[in-house]
Amino acid sequence: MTAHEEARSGRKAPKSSPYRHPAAGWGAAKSVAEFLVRERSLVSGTRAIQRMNHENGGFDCPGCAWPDDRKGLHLDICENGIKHVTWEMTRKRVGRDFFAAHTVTELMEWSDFDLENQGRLTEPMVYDQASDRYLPITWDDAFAMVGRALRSLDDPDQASFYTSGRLSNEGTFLYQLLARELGTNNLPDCSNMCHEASGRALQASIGTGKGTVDVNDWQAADALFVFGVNAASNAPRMLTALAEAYRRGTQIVHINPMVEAAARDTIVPHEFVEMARFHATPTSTLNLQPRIGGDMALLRGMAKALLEASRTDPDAVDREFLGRYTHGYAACRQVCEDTSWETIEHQSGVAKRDILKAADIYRAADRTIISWCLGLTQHEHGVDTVREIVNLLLLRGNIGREGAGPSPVRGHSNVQGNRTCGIDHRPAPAFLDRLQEVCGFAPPRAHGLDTVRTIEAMNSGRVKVFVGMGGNFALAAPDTAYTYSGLRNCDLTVQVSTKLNRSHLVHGRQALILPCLGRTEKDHQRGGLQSVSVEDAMSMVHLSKGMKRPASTELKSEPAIIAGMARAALPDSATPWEAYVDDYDRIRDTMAQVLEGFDDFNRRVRRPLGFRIHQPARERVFLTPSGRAEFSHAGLPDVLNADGTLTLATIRSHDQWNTTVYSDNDRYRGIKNLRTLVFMNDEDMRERGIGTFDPVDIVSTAKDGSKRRLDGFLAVPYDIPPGCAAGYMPEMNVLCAIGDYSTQSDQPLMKHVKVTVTPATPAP
Ligand SMILES: Nc1nc2c(c(=O)[nH]1)N[C@H]1C(S)=C(S)[C@@H](COP(=O)(O)OP(=O)(O)OC[C@H]3O[C@@H](n4cnc5c(=O)[nH]c(N)nc54)[C@H](O)[C@@H]3O)O[C@H]1N2
Ligand SMILES: Nc1nc2c(c(=O)[nH]1)N[C@H]1C(S)=C(S)[C@@H](COP(=O)(O)OP(=O)(O)OC[C@H]3O[C@@H](n4cnc5c(=O)[nH]c(N)nc54)[C@H](O)[C@@H]3O)O[C@H]1N2
Ligand SMILES: [Mo]
Repeated sequence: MTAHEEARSGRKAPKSSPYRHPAAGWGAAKSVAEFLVRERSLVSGTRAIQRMNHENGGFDCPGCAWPDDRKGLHLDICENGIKHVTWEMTRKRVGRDFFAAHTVTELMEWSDFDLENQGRLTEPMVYDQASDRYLPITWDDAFAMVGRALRSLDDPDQASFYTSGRLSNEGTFLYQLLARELGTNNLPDCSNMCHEASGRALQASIGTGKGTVDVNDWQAADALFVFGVNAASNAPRMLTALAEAYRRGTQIVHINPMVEAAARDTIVPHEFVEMARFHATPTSTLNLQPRIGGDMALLRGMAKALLEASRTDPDAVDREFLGRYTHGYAACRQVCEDTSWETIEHQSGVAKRDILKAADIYRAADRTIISWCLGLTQHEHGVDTVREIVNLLLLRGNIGREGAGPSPVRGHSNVQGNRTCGIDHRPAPAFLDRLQEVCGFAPPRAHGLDTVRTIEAMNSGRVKVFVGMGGNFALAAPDTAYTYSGLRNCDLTVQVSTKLNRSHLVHGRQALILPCLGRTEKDHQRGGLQSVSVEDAMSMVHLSKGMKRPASTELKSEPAIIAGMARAALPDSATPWEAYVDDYDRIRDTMAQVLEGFDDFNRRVRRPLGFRIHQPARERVFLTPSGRAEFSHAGLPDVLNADGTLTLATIRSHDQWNTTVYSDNDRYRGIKNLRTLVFMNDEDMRERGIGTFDPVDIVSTAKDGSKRRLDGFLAVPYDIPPGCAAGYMPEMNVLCAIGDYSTQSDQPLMKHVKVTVTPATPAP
């Protein structure tokens, strides 16, 4: 029995106690040491870590998208980054013997932890129905199988090509080329579940779908607002920025229904003296706890307060900026006036006096950055909420100058680069025009399927071939049972992966596992050792070069796998697939011609810190129809629940990377040995007669009235507003109905699941 199974079987008792230590620091160091030992990678792991995020070569951390330190900090790394890297570099291997020994039906009974814990995949495998096992297959045969399936489709829209956000820019460009040459824009990606709302909101408000600030701005701001991010776990290098800001006297306001570790204090990871002295730096000056979904009302309250103050304080709003650069101010002012304080308090769950505190901090600051993550986006009104952030920034001219602007915290390390380089099911016509001109084929113009639409289309039989370029679609997507049935209804599923996961077991009639190189590994091609590029959350594009011997000699790089599939699927293609793979500089030369802002790509990407993609809004050039930054003036949604219902947010624990779970602990929330839990407000538990660690039944009700349930979860009291609850993805994806996506962003409502929680009914 593995340690994990032991915990699951209840032998290790779950524990919950408040975590009172600073974020990062010794707790992190201890956790790293234990992890390196467990992965048997103490020496090589330590060496690799020193090469990570190094400005002169080295590989990009495959973890989050927070930018590298630009002062050349050689140890700009974090506990979780180390875990992600070590996880990839594990010495464990899952080869043909393993697959011969276990049927897929048997493996379905294994935990997700145990699947990934088998180590790195080593050779291509094909599913064999007769024996219910995966058997070895040669690369050529595997590519031929993909080619046959794609060529035999009646319509290219019967294929869908998913991307998880680790794929390099070069891989991305080839992947979209494959899909579009085939004739489809079916390019769903993890961004459809992540920051789609941010992209659409920023596009509408400021004419480009990205944030405008960089790390230097973070160092120059005198107020930072952090909405809906668990930074200590999910963007740990942000802790350094917060601690440095605090020491400079910057005001830091965290807005989150849960007071997360980053909203208290931290020991900056690379400051060893501080670590030795156990010296923590505060990382917050004010914490506000809105109800789940209450942020838009809170933001509206801040804008309202500012406008009220402007009656007596001529500097409260930046009239010159408003007059020169914005459009729609009057309508925004009107909607703020029309929204009563009573409504704002009721919908946000925050008292007026506390909203005024935040507004005063905002008004007193010359330079403000507002950042956010999934706490704001995975809601019905995610787009309106992000636009409300921009409204607030515009009121004081906080865009296009030093230390100010919107700063979405992106997820996967290259999720932003994927979009930049063409993964978009709704591609802009101008991009397609350039693609056509440069690459010499007519790309499809109709919009393709996103993640939710792909799952629906697999279920209805309209999508027959599914390719997963990384990720773990079966578990990451909403409505687990429905996603499973969709994948199983496909003629062919292809998963390009580094580790064994659920998506290999929930497969189509034919199925392939294609193992690829990871970020940390040397990528040798005919033209020599290759590098790839990635784009961080602040639009910096830089090279990443692996330094480890690959986990197996049979592995291929992602570009090589994409090219292999393309050549088999598109025998008449004029694209020089082989030449591209021989030397990635050639891919970059083509990208430089197709992608805006990538001129002279090969030279600029080789600068020590890479280059920043030109961002017009940063210079107050707003590519909107009016040519100005657009205020929004949406009505406030009603986010309150019917009696007895709770709003559940599905979140990550400290010890996981999306569907990859490293342990059953969530250190900063004081949880040990338990993932099947639901955090609830004390009062809500008492009302329902539920005690700490009592088993509960959780039932979600979808917009269409359908119900989904989870049994056997344990309730844990937590400091969260009444009416709110939280628990971990992906275990809770069972509760997210496929039809419950935002009409604004098409994002599944993963932070807004309506549930009832009741004491578990004893089994009959
Ligand atoms: N170690 C680690 N790092 C990661 C990841 C990982 O799994 N592990 N995943 C990566 C990816 S792909 C992404 S997209 C990011 C995700 O990074 P986060 O957005 O931090 O991820 P979540 O854990 O989903 O948590 C969201 C936060 O939103 C809060 N929240 C929930 N509902 C609301 C709300 O209505 N309003 C507000 N204001 N807050 C709310 C929760 O309390 C939680 O603190 O992290 C990336 N980095
Ligand atoms: N309920 C709920 N669901 C959610 C979310 C939520 O907050 N709540 N968050 C959503 C978000 S923001 C995201 S981004 C998605 C994440 O969804 P995905 O990106 O699909 O999932 P991951 O868990 O990151 O994928 C892990 C797998 O990626 C593979 N892998 C790792 N490294 C590499 C590599 O270098 N190359 C290749 N080809 N494969 C690799 C490994 O085989 C590993 O098993 O989940 C979404 N799902
Ligand atoms: Mo994400």
